[in-house]
Amino acid sequence: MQVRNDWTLAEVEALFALPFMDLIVEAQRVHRQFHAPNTVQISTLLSIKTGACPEDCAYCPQSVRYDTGLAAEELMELEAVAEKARAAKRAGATRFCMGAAYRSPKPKDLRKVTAMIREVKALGLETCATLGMVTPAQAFELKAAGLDYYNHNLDTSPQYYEKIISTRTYQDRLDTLQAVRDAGMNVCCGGIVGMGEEPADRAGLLQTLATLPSHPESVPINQLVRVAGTPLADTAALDPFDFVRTIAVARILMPRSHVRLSAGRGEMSDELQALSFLAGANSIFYGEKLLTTGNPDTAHDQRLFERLKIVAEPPQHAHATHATTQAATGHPVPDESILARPDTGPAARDSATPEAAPLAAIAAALRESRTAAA
Ligand code: SAM
Ligand code: DTB
Ligand code: SF4
Repeated sequence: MQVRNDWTLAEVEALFALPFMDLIVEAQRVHRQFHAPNTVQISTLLSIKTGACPEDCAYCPQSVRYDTGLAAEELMELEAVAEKARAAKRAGATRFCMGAAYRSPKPKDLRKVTAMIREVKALGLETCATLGMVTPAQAFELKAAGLDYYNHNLDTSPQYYEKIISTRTYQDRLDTLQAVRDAGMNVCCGGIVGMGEEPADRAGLLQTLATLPSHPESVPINQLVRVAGTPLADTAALDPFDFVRTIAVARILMPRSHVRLSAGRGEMSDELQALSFLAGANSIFYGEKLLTTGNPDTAHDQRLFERLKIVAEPPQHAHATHATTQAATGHPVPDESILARPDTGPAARDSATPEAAPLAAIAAALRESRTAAA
C-alpha cells in the first residue's frame, strides 16, 4: 500500500459523506500512523509588502481593487524583518513565513527578499515565502538563498476558481507549484473554505491537492476571514462541522503532510480548534497577526496548548538531531523554546512512516468497528 496520488472525486466525496464521528476517528487513526500525536508545528507570518496588489482575488483585503481601508506599505527593510523573525523565534515559532502582496516578484524585489531569507535562515528558523507566481529561474534563486518552503495556494476547486479570481488561471498556479517542486523546495499549498462554495468544491480542492505528483508537505486550510470592502465580505458563515470535515478529509488523503489550521482561528472557539486538531490538523500560524488581519493572542495559544497538552514540533531539520541524540542518550533533547516540548519519545516518525490504507480498507475498518460496537 502506498500514499496515494490517484484519489477519485467519488472517493473524496465518500469521505466527506461519512458520519462525522466515523470521519474524525478515521482521520485521527491515520494521523497517529504518520505523525507524533499531540504535536503541532508552529509558524509565524509577516507581511513584508502590504496591499496595493493588482490581482482581484475576491477574498483579499490587499487587492488594490477593493476599498478595505488598508494602508499600503512598501517592501520592508532587511533589519526590520530580521527583528520580527528574532521576536517570532523568542516566542516559540520554528518557521517564519514572509508574505508579499505581489502578482509575481520583480527582479529587484526578489534580490531583497533573498537577502531576508538568508538572514532568517541564519537565525536557525525554517524559512517560508509567499510572493505570488514565480518562474522556474526565480524558484531556483529562492532555493539557493535557503528557502525551505514556498506557499502558493490553489484556493478552491478548478470549477469555483473563476468566481473568485480572474487575473490568473488555475493553470498559472499549478505552473508555479511545479517550478517550486523542480527547484527542490517544500511545497505549502492549500485553500480557503467558507467562500460560498458547494461541498463539491471543497472535495474538488482536496482532490486536486491529493493528486498532485507529490503531496504538498504543508496544506493550509484557511477559513475565509470576511473583510469589509471585499466582494466576499457578506458571505454566509460555513458550518463549523464542515470546516472540521475538510481538515479530516485532507488528513486522510495526504497522510504525510502537515495540515495547517490556518486563517480564521481568531473567530474559532477553543473547542472548535481542539476538534480541528483531533481531525488531524498539526500546524498553526502563531502570533497576533496573520498578514493584515488578526490571529489569537500568543498567551491565549500557549494556554490552549497547555490545556490540551499539545506540544510544539521541533523544526524538520532538527528532527534527525533530536531523534538521533535522544536515541543515543536515552533522554529528550532540551530546547530553548518557551513552548513545551514532548517529554516522551521522538517527536517525528517520518523515517519509518507506514503506508496509507486505501478507501476500501477504510470502509471495511469502519464497518468492522460498527459491528464490534453493535
Ligand atoms: N500575493 C501572493 C499570492 O496570492 O500568491 C501571496 C500572499 S496571499 C495573501 C496568500 C494567501 O492568503 C492567498 O492565496 C489566500 O489563500 C490567503 N488569504 C488571503 N486573504 C484571505 C482571507 N481574507 N481569508 C483567508 N485566507 C486568505
Ligand atoms: C495561507 O494559506 N494563509 C496565510 C498564508 N498562507 C500566507 C495568509 C492568510 C491571510 C489572511 C488574511 C490576512 O491576514 O490578510
Ligand atoms: Fe494579491 Fe495575493 Fe491578495 Fe490575490 S491573494 S489580491 S495575489 S495579495
